[in-house]
Order: sequence, then structure tokens, then C-alpha cells
Amino acid sequence: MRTPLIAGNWKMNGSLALVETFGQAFSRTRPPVGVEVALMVPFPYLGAAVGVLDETPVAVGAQTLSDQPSGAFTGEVSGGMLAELGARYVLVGHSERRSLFHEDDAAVLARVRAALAAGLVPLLCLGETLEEREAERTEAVVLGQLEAVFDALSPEEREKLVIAYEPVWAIGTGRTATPQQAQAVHAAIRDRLERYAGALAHGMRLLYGGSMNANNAAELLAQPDIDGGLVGGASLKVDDFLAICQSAG
Ligand code: G2H
Repeated sequence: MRTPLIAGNWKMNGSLALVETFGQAFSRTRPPVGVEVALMVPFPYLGAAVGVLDETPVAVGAQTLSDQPSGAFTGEVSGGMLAELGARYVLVGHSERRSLFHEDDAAVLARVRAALAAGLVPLLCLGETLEEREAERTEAVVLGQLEAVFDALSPEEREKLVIAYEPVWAIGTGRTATPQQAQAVHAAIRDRLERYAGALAHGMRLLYGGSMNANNAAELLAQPDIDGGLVGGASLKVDDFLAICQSAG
């Protein structure tokens, strides 16, 4: 059995007041037993989030990291710094990083390695654009992104990752993949993981991301190969995020 994970991605949104609101809400309302919850907040809110969520079951994570451990890289933040602040997870390869910040497969792999070296759990994001889907290249693109990282890792490293499938055309658009569309890609990812090791494929968590909300979460999470969600917009509304966590139970 895989433990469901609901991970919120605030992107460049939120405030210290919102961090406080989430701290209070999760102190009052616990996620269902057996459901893991994480919140990926902007760097400046990490310390505060770790503080207010400390007594709750919610883990904290970051949205990116440098591929370097330290040095003259003005403006960058290392995995070691994130770990020191109490972060447990870090997103790597989110489509906004791939498209807006030109992070290619090699950059994604370097960041996965940096996260692992710092003891963080990399949450590796994969996904195709609308153009790629319409050209029937969804599996080729998604599995290519997966292999670019997995081929380079050792078996021990691979099993530390969490994977998120996020069709780019469904991110922040209000257009969600149907549960059947999402399940088909999740099944293809799991099938490809079998190549690396059967046990890995069965134990690895595959999250769905892309306009998941309180209304559509239950049906998506009911799919056999969807083990949780990476939630953007709806993770900024505490009641909606709590409802999504409940539907994973
Ligand atoms: C996409 C998600 C988080 P949104 O996975 O990046 O964003 O839920 O707003 O589509």
C-alpha cells in the first residue's frame, strides 16, 4: 500500500499571514490518518512555515533549489540551506521551471542529485504540453523526462523520489485531465518504472497535478495509480486544501 501524499505548491503567492492561517487550521483539523501532507512555500516563508506547522503532521518543502552546494552563485539557495531550515521536500522540474527558467533534463537531474545529497525528498515533475498531447507524444515526452533522471540514478537513489505527473495544459488553467486521462499516463509511468525494478514501481508514489480542486480531487485520487496530488491554486485556500486532504483518506 502506498501512503497518499497531498502536496500544496504556493508558487510565488501567499504571505506570512497565510502561513499563520495554515498553521492554525492544521492544528485544529488533522488530515486523515494515513495521509501525508506537505506545503511547498516560497523561500522566505520556509522558516515560519516549519515553525507553525511543527506540531502538525504537515511537512514543509521548497519549490526549487540550486544544483550547487555553495559558492559564488548570487541569488541561489542550496539544498543544505533548505534542509537546515527544516524543509523535507523540494519540487524539481516543475513545468514553470522547465519553460520559464529553461531548466532542461540535465538541469533537472543536477537538481535531483543536489536534493538527494542534502537529504531532501525530490518531488520530480513530468508533463507534456498541449501541442505534444495533440501530436500523440504524451507518453514519449513524459517517459523521456522520467528516464533522463532515472537512468542516471542508483537503485537506492531512485526509491527516494516522489513523482508528479502534471499535464502542462492543465496547470493553472482550470482545465483538469479527466481521471481516465490522468490514470492512463500514471499507469504508463508505473509500467516504465518496472524496467528499473518491479518493487520500485509498486512502492513509488505518483501524484497528479493540474487544476486539482475540492470538487475533482476525490475522483482523481480514486484512480488505482494516482497516489496523491500536487495542488497549486487550491492550496492557497485553506478550506479547499483541507477538503482535498480529506478526500485522500
Ligand atoms: C499544477 C499545480 C501545481 P494548479 O500541478 O503546480 O498548479 O493546481 O494551479 O494547476
